[in-house]
Amino acid sequence: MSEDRTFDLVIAANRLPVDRETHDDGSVTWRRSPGGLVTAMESVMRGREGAWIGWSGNPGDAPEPFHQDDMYLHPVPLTEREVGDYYEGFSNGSLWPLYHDVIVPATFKRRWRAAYETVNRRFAEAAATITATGGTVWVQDYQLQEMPAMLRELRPDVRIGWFNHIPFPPVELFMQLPRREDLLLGLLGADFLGFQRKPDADNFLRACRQLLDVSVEGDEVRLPDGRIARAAAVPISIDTSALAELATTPQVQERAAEIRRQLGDPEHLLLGVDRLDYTKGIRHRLKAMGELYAEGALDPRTVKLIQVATPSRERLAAYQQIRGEVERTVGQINGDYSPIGATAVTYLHRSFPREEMAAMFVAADVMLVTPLRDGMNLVAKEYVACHGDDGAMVLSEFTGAALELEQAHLCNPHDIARLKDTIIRAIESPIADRERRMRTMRRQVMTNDVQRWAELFLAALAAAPERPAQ
Ligand code: ADQ
Repeated sequence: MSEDRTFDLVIAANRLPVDRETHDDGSVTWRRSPGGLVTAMESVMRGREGAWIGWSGNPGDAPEPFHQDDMYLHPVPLTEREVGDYYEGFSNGSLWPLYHDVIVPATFKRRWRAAYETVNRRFAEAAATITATGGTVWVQDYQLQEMPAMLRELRPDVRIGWFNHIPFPPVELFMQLPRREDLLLGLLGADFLGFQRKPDADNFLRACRQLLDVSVEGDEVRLPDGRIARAAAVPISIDTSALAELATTPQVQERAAEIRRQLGDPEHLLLGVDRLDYTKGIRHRLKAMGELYAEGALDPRTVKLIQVATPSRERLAAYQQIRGEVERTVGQINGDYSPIGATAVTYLHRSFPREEMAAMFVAADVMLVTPLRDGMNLVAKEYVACHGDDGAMVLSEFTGAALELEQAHLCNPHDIARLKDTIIRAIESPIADRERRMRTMRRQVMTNDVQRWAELFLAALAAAPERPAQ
């Protein structure tokens, strides 16, 4: 593979930040996919020569590299079988459950692992070809944990960073992974490793100390060849001011009022927004709500819940199962308690434009964020950015967001009795209390936005193994 252009800053992520659209006349265009990562990169790439390496989302031959929104996009091909083995298999059947406290059992197959290695090498080779001498490569997430060391071997001149969007598990769980040392050594090819929370970085450092022949001091790992890699927390965030601005537009405000009218102007509107994933605690949330309706603690005529559950990883059995359970439970709650013409739970299994999401956040009196484990959870931050001072949020202790949004009503979603109490407490909290909590949380999210996250990460990467001057 020869490339005539090279770039100072290269992002490598499983997916390119665009989705392919095929039109009626057969022509193909690319639409920017929504998401904080793309927004964050826009701000750090401004004024730099930036490129992005990733899969296009369609199996088979990769399209030629192209420019979009001032970024050079370099597609990496995946065969149909690699999508099954590397992406659905090892990434989402082995690593995802293992890194999320084995809420469902992790499955290990040697074939999946081999494909993961092959694909990681392909990404490393692509990055090696398009990165300028002395340039920076920022690798994203759990699908590319072997890429840093592979890239270092090809291009020792390049500065390599890796950021983990999901939790890093305690060593007792991580140890279950076959050939676990190879994964750690793959990561240690990076100069700087960023995690959502300090406990995640600590878990990684502990795994290195326990499973590898390296010395770990503070947040630094010294490899046998003398090289040092640093691991620390750099919590991700959202494009706060853009979202807050969107939420105050007359269109979004009017749409929020309309949503409430459509639901019969409830006294209390509760909202859940999640990818339909077993880690998100949707079943626990519904269980609590069902019991509160059953006991008469909440009146289904005046207290409504909207649950958005975005379709996700639909070919995997565990995801088909959680979808079935969630849909059955919603059906049961509505069958048992909904008045005619105004269901207690409005269930939405599809994607929405940003404006509609913002309108839902503006409309909801209480946000329910109850994952069993979540790296960060951006939805919690989005609600804080969008909703006025009169909002309230129930937030699981098992999210990265809980470490930053301490004024939320924190809960353990496994403890259904307490979860119910917490939901009631949030609903009944007096306005002065709500205002105090929401203001503090908004300050947090305004100060620590996604642009700042990207800047902090890149500063830490540039300075590694030293700490950057703050
Ligand atoms: P996710 O598990 O996908 O991300 P989350 O952080 O909540 O979880 O991000 C989901 C995003 O999708 C939010 O921006 C949300 O608004 C949006 N979204 C959800 N449903 C939608 C719908 N129906 N239509 C349109 N948009 C929708 C992973 C990790 C998280 C970590 C992020 C970022 O699992 O822990 O916070 O990466 O690092």
